[in-house]
Amino acid sequence: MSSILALVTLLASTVVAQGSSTVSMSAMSMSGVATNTAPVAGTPTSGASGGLMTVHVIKAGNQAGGLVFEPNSVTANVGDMVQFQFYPKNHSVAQSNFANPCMPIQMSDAAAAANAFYSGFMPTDRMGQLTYTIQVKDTNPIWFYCSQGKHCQNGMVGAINP
Ligand SMILES: [Cu+2]
Repeated sequence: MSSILALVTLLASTVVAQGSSTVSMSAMSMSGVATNTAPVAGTPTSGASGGLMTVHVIKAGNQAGGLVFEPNSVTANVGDMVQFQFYPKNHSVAQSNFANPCMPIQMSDAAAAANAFYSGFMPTDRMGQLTYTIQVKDTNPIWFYCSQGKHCQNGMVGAINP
């Protein structure tokens, strides 16, 4: 649990930013972390644990109410973090695969169930309240979608290292 507390502490101490940033945090072992704290900052920080880590920010939705992830594709190195920042009204992010882009990956690939990520629904009325962060474990493509209503069918999909 200490790694969860470390991440929450980090997120709580930072401010809103866009794009990639480099921050320091301790190693994490879980596949994803949901928080209701402030998004990751754009300035490098240092911590007792040492080591720098890149955080890629992806917006789930946008101010215009679009059914999109922005950006919908990022290139990340092993060990990098990807933080989803949720816009109104109620989006989610779930891991899928290329063949079944609007289906939880564990439904088409039982072997993926152990590490599949899903944020759960993130109802919010303003940006900055809800985030969900995963760590990139390898260089394989990671596909994801929003499981709300028909958002995926309307194009709310994205990928890491496609
Ligand atoms: Cu959505």
